[in-house]
Amino acid sequence: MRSTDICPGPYPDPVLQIPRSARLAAWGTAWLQGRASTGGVVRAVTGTSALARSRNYAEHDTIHIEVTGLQFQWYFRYPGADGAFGETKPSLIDASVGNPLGLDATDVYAHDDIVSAYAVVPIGRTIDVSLRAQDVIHSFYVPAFRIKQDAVPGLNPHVRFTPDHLGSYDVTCAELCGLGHYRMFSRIEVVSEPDYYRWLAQRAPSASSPGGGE
Ligand SMILES: [Cu+2]
Repeated sequence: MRSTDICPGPYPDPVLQIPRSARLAAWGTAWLQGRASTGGVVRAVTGTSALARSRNYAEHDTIHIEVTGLQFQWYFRYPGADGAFGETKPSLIDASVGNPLGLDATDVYAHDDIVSAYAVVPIGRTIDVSLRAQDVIHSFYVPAFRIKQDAVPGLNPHVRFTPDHLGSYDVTCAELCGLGHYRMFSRIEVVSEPDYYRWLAQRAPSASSPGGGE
C-alpha cells in the first residue's frame, strides 16, 4: 500500500468530498500504476488531529527519502544534488566504517547520497518515503503523523506525508523485531525550507566519503 493512513483532523480536505466510487476508481488506477497518486484515499485511522496530511502534489514538489530499518536502527537516505539514489550492495554493509547501508562508492550516483540517523524535512512539501528492511520485518511508525507502514526485506513499500507543523516528531518501530526493539527510535525534524537546504548542504559528503556518516 502506498497511501498514508492519516486522519484529516480539523483541516478541510477536498479528497473527502470526492464521491466514494470515484475515489475507488482512482485508487485502482494508482494501484495498477504502482504509484501513490491518490493521497488520502485510505483513511482507516480516526483521531482528533494530525500534524501531517496526505495530499496530491506534482511530482516535482515531492522530496524522496529512503528509510531503512535494521536491528535496531532507522537510517534515512537522501539522493543528494543529482536527485538519484546510488547503488547499494549487501556485501558493502559495514556500520563500523560509516557505511551502514552498503553504498557502492564506485557508482556515479552514490557519491552525493546523504545518510543520517534522523530525518530533516521541510514544512509544506510532500515527502515520499521509500521503505526498506535490511534483516527482519520492522514497522516505520510516526505517531504524530498517523503513519505506520511495515518495512519488509525484499519489498519496497512507500508512504507519503506532508508535514504542516514545525517541530520534532518521534519515529519508532512498531514491529517486535528482536531484543533491541525497545531502542529502535529516531526522529523527524520538520523545519523551514531554507533550513532544510542548509542542513542538506552541511551533510553533503565529500567524494571520498559516500553517505556522509551519521
Ligand atoms: Cu524494528
